[in-house]
Amino acid sequence: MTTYNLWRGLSTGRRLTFQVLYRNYAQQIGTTGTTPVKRMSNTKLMVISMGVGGLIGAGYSGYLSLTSGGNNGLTTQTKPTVIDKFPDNVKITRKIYNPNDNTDLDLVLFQYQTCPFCCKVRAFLDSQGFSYSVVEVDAVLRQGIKWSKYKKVPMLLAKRKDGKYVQLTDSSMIISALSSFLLNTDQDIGQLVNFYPNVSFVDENNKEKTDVLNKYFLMFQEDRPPKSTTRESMEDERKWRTWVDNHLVHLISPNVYRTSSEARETFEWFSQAGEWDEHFPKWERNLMVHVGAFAMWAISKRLKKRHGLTDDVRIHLYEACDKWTNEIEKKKTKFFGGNEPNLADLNVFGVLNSMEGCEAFKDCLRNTKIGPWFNAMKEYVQNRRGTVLSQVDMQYLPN
Ligand SMILES: N[C@@H](CCC(=O)N[C@@H](CS)C(=O)NCC(=O)O)C(=O)O
Repeated sequence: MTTYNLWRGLSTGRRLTFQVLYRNYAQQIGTTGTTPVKRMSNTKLMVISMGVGGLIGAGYSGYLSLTSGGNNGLTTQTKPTVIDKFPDNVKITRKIYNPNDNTDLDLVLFQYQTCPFCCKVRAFLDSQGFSYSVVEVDAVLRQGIKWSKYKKVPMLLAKRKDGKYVQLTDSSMIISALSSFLLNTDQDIGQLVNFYPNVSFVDENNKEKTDVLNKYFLMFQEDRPPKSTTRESMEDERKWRTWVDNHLVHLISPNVYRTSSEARETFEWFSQAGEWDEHFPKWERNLMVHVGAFAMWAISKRLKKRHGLTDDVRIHLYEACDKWTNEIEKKKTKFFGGNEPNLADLNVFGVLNSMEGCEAFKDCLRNTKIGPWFNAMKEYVQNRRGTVLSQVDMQYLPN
């Protein structure tokens, strides 16, 4: 199997260090194959790592090893996009305002309320008490992200210290970049995100793919490691975050759009949860419900095949819930992270939360042991979330 050992080691000097070790990139980008791996020389690795380190100025360093075999190589790496000003004609739908958030970050989340990746990001933002704005995007016409080259949600705009906005374009990257920021809030988020470049590569089927490098890794300085974590707990957290993206999330669509009537019910719930009546004209809301339900019911059949699921899709979901709760039971703690949830807890919760109003989730509550953990997570996240402000309330905010 071709392996991409991207972050090969830790620099051990007194200097500030990337405390990251990238082991499973091959798994993440779905690379298989038997082509021999070409390695870069150490000198080249140092040059690249210094280049990356230089971007942040504060002196992070690391060893970047890019390996490729045949066509299965990384082709291009680009830094996250920066835009000079907030895009015109984008309507902020609501704000989550937390007066105790003193990070001074200006964050705008472009999302679909019930997209599992967006729910993951919101669970994280809320649990950390961030203030942020939300732009609810129409899932069919996608007007709210017309200005952007990246056409998926979630997408987050974060204001840099120079007033420009940097675009964060993957749920796991958003979570890792902001978690890294929280470890040292003096950093400029604009510089920090350069540690998460976009990569385009050609996979073993000669298809061009894109991903974000280091998306499961936190960047921190040697003298400021995350509190109460060990190397093992960080590895464990990354392992389960990867499981969420590579497995759990793929069970959602086949389950919530299992039949055409279930798909319709799901979309009615999306409309309710996303307040589509309020944010979109009636025709647009109806278009989203009817076209969306039909399209997703059809697409979910393909997704089921693609992800190797049998016709009884619920079984896979139940197995995943049981696998997760068994893991926590083994730890004998309230959450996977211990007394407090960690990023793996928040990611599993976010994804399951995306289907809370669907029959599929009610079935999970009836047929698995997920309920108590899920409810504890819900309480945890809700208790830390700021106040939800509508467009009317927003005008009373301090500037
Ligand atoms: N890897 C991305 C996946 C994001 C994604 O696939 N989002 C879906 C919504 S659930 C999307 O925007 N698809 C394109 C579309 O709706 O047009 C992440 O983790 O953020």
